[in-house]
Amino acid sequence: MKNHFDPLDEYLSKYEKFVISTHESPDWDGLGGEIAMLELLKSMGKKPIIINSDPTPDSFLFLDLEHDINVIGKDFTLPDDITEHAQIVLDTNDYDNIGAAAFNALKDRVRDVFIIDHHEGEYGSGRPNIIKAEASSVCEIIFHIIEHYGKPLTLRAAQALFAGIVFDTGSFVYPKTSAETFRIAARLEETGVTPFFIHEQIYEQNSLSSFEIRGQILSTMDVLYDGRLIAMKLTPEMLRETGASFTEGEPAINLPLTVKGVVASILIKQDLNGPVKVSMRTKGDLDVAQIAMANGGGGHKNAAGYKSKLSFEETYQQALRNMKRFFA
Ligand SMILES: [Mn+2]
Repeated sequence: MKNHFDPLDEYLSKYEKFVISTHESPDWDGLGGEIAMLELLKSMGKKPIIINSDPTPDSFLFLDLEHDINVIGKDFTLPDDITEHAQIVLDTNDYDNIGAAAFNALKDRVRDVFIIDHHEGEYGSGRPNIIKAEASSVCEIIFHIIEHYGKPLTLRAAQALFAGIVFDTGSFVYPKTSAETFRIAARLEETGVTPFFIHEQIYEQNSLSSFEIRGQILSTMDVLYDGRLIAMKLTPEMLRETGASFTEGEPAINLPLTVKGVVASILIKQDLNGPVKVSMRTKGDLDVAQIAMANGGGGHKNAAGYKSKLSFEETYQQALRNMKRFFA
């Protein structure tokens, strides 16, 4: 019977040198998977190197004290023997999604590309791959790969995998969290992982300015339609005043939906010198993807956005008019 690790067995036996990459704006699942994959390949006597397009978030760096994660354009030049490497792409099945910097530097140089992923979509089907859409995270798949090769888990790899799983499952609650996810978590804990330590690294390393910008955004809240819609603003002035980055402010869009009865949240936002943008989040059947697309943007049914050509205040008023359809 064909084992679903067969394509990987074949790939790993064909090459000696590997480039491991994850998607642009890397997250804990992609980065954790890279560290675990790096350790696995080393234990097999292979020569792996990690190359990403975008910088690693500071909070992840405790898992990379060895500086194994290389970022194109950041004190890193491709090794001379790059054309002898085969690539392994984690946490996306769309090769383009490794980011323009890595894609342009590697696409014509690496010998082959192997995809390991857990997202829906067909992009990976033309390449050798392990794609398990039912897996909670790519780290869950990589745990099974390490088991398949009978290699021991290092504490670093176990922490990296645990962090990726915690992140991608929203701390073991999102829909793809399964009994298998918990079994793997138990095994990782037995290897020496301290769950609370990982939680602290992922969720309790925010800057004071990120807390201050959140306070400022919340202070703009407009509660509409009997508390079913909350609208908020993130302005360049707030960024200047708090010193927070735009990306530290953006997650505030999710806070209103934690309030009972709120079914929609919108955030009108603008980075220093950036365009005015609209973000929309909803629950249930309220489809904001159609609003985003009608305004030149995109997204999913419950999470979508677009860039506006209007002024900040005009955009705010227009966004409120667009949401009216759900509440009239
Ligand atoms: Mn993932």
